[in-house]
Amino acid sequence: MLRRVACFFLILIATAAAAVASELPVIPRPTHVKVGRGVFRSGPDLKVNADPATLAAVKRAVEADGGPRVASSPRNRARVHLAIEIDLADQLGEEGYQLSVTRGAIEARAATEAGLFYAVQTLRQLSWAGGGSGEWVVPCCEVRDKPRFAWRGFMLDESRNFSGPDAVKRLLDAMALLKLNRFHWHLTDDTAWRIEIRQFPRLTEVGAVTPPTLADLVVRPKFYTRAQVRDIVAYARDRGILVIPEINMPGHADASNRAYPEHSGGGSRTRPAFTLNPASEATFQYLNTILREVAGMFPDAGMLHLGGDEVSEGWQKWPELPEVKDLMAREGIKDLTGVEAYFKRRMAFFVDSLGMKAGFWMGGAEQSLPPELATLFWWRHTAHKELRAALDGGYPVVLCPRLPCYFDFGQDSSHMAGARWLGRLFFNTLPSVYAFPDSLPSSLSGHAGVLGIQANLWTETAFTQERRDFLTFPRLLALAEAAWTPAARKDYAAFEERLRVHLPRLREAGIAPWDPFEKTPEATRTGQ
Ligand code: TNX
Repeated sequence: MLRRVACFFLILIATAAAAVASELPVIPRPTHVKVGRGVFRSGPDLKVNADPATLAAVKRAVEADGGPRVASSPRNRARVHLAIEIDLADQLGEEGYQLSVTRGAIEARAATEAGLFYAVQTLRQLSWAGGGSGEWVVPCCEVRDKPRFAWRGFMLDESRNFSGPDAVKRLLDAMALLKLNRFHWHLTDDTAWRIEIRQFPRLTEVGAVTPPTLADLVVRPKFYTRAQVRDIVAYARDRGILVIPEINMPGHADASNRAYPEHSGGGSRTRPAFTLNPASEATFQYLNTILREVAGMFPDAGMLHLGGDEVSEGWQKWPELPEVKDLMAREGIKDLTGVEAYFKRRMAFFVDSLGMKAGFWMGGAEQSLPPELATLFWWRHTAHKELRAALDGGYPVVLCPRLPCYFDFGQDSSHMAGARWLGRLFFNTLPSVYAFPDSLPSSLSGHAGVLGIQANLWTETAFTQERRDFLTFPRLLALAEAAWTPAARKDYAAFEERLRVHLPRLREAGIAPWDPFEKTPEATRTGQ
């Protein structure tokens, strides 16, 4: 607490010295800011006039910070006014807002509920200046703000190591505060299947049990029940976040194949059950049934991510499968890429019939997919040609290249426990995340087909929640600013100053970030 207050004083003093007169301690940095003189003080009661959803968002924000009592007030008695004005859509878009803070009142306007929600997140960060004193102290200012990208995402791999509902909710809280709006939930992969499917209970009874190690005395399945999924989806929705489920196919399907081996398409010597059968009608039935259930649990997602990565690493047995032989003969398909393409196309059409888009990792046979049915996720950072071809082909693309968007890699050259690639450590440093996507040629980063950016936390090397937090933070803050703030407003030095205010707040929320100023020691498997 003392430290937090001290931090703020430093910033306020710096502000007074006019060194950063236009800087507010807000991440992501708003597009337009004018700092005024003086502060708004709420006293012990914050009288708010807003629609019920926005009021609930204000209450949550204030409660999380130990602020004043929030009271819903009629227009003429309130000092805080948050109003939706649809006419503002032209200026502010779907998620923008404007905010005016004077000594007497706070006024926020947006064209949508989402915009007002983001006004509240900005206010929340501004109110930290009060230092949790039981009232809101907000510096006078004018803010006009809207995002650079529509897709501002984070992917969590639950298969390799399971985070669980509490950790996910804490993550969603952090994302909402940072104006991130897509949670890509990687629920199935080789290690385990983490979502309950009513019609195929063995997927979790068997598939959610991580293959035991010698250290395990008892092995229990770890997964999300249908009720937990619905609860998390609603929790995210209240925070402006869509949850996009990923059910990976036809590769990375080992967990499904442990549960229902009759649908396996075999694999390589080292990964013998890596794929699903890409041509069996029974397998298509199986997958369609699963996806129909999943779609029902994610009614607003708008997208089912079907994975689809690295299929060629495990398709060695396909030529021996009778269904594949039949398919190739029947459709005149010449090679296994053609078989993969057939599978993906068929699944994309099925997802379309559910009224959703299909998401795919890029790099395998996606040319066969109609661009209006599929959104592609670009992850091979050296494959600029592949990205250009996809954009020119009219596919919407989310940029999440291994460098700098894979958070399983270490964030500082002193970190030794990060993921390896090509046999060595790579580092996705805070500045490199911050600089993205402007580190790409502008013909790519500025292409109209780019939906946005996201970071991916793969968890093969992240066994504990402490380690997952350490890898995620504070890089998630850099990613959030890169996703929201226009290139011309990005400034790494200014970001670092604001980061100093956010780090103690993360700790108060129970998250232990890496501290780039103190160079805190690396959280490894054992926490040593
Ligand atoms: C590649 S990215 C993968 C994942 C791994 C990750 C580790 C992608 C689509 N496939 O299965 O977890 O590398 O960094």
